[in-house]
Amino acid sequence: MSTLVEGAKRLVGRADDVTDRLDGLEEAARAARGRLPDDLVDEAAEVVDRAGARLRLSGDHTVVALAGATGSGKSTTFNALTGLDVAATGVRRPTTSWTMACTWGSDAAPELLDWLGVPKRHQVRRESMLDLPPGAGAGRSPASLDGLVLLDLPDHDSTEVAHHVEVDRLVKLADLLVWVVDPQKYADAALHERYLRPLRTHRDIMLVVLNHIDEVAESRRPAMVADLERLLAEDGLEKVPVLTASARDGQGIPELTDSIARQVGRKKAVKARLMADVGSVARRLQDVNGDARPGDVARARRTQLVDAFADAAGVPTVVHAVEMSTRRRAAQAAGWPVTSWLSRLKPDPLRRLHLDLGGRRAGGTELVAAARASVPEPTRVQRARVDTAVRALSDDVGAELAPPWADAVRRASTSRLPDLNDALDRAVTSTDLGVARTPLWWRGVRLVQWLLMLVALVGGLWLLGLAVLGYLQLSAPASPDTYGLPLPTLLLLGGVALGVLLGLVCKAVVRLSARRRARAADRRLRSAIDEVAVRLVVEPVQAEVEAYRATHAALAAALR
Ligand SMILES: Nc1nc2c(ncn2[C@@H]2O[C@H](COP(=O)(O)OP(=O)(O)OP(=O)(O)O)[C@@H](O)[C@H]2O)c(=O)[nH]1
Ligand SMILES: [Mg+2]
Repeated sequence: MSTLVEGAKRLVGRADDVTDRLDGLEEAARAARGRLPDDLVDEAAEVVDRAGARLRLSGDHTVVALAGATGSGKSTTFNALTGLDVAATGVRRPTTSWTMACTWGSDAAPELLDWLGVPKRHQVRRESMLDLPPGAGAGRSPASLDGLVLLDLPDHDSTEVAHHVEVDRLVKLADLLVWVVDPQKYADAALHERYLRPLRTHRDIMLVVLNHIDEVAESRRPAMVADLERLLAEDGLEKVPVLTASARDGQGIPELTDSIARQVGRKKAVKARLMADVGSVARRLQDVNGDARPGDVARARRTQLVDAFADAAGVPTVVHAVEMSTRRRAAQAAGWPVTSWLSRLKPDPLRRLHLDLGGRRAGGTELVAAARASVPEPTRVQRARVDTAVRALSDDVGAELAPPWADAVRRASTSRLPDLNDALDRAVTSTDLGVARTPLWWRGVRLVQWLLMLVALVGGLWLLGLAVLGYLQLSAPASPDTYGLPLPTLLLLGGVALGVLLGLVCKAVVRLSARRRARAADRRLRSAIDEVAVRLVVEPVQAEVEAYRATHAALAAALR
């Protein structure tokens, strides 16, 4: 909860629904900032500020503003209600340029008047009702206007810009609005379009006075009141009370005083005004916010994204290189020694990509830079696949959301993509591809291969010795026969044949294990890329979904 509303709660001394609803609106404005239209979000924040300020000020005072067109008789009504002759009235228009304030009761509410921006020289004070003009307070307790702060506003329709700026400002701050209209101008578009219609959410804190009624023939009065009520109904203000008055001769003033006194006595106008403000802006926010219940990012969309990223990062190339590199290293380690050296002539496919074999960690930027230069840059097709996958993910999440949120999701989904290439490079280069490990059986096979070589060598040398002896016509000792073959021949042929055979068998086994290693590398690379996908796309999108949910819940609280 904000310190502002918290402060208001402490000062007002009650944790009621006003502060709960204000909390809701404040949270909604915070969560919707940058997502829903700025002017609405600003307005919500302004309402929260204003309400917090009003709640911190006197709750025992009710600010009632007399508003209306020039010449409608606001100042005359003000004078009639106060029983004083302080507000300038005149035939020359506009007459009132500064707001006048009159406070009833022992507490002059200086802070409230300060907040309303009414300077001391424009303030007057009524201690009690006892000195009201005859008729004005008739039939009621003399203290019934205690706590009233009555404002006489300038007109809203003259050419003086400063006047309607002042009216607009105070119309937002007053707890109760009394619109003083006259028979000539009660239908003016300026009044209805600019003020009354936008305030249709505030009908509980409004009153309309049809003044100058003495100038209308008595027989025409009911029809005129009905016409005014019809116009108000068109504005959405059907239940607003309409009084008739003649401020100049005091007609209708007791009824108006009564009406105001009732509101002041109930002390509900402050809260009603704030609730109307909160309700109005919260409802408009809710209209643009929508009522969707979006799900989280779907598993399938995330997988699709990881596939596209993996493709763009050259994972298939790297995985293939892992398989080839494993085969090459196995051939070197466990192949037939006579031919295994040949595989050394071909470069290691992984080293050609400047990738770590897994023993070292790619910590240095050098290695990353080298890798970036070597793993091929994504092609146009791969880029397009990434864009399609990102778009599919954000469309999926945004499908049910109202347009501003769908846009926010789309923006969030691409907001971190400029980092994609670097992030993918880092993910690939820092993944342990698991190629460096030399399995024990490779060493065993190697030992056996060398033993077989040794056997073949012994047989070969033996035969060579026999051949030399034969060449020199010397009698050679008879070679022992084994399985029908002379032993040296058996040793030579057997050593070579078994070596070649073992080499072939190993090659088949190595193919399988190379494929397994490639699959393992693929898994590890994809999990590193999954992290990239989460960080760059899923999390930003999810943050928007959370912001939407927070806004939705907060608006529900503001409108409860
Ligand atoms: N006949 C008649 N004249 C009125 C009535 N109320 C006010 N007047 C006169 O109308 C003129 C204008 O009245 P104001 O009270 O100055 O009007 P206002 O609404 O304050 O005007 P601005 O300050 O210019 O906005 C004055 O000459 C008043 O005497 C009324 O009920 N009947
Ligand atoms: Mg005036």
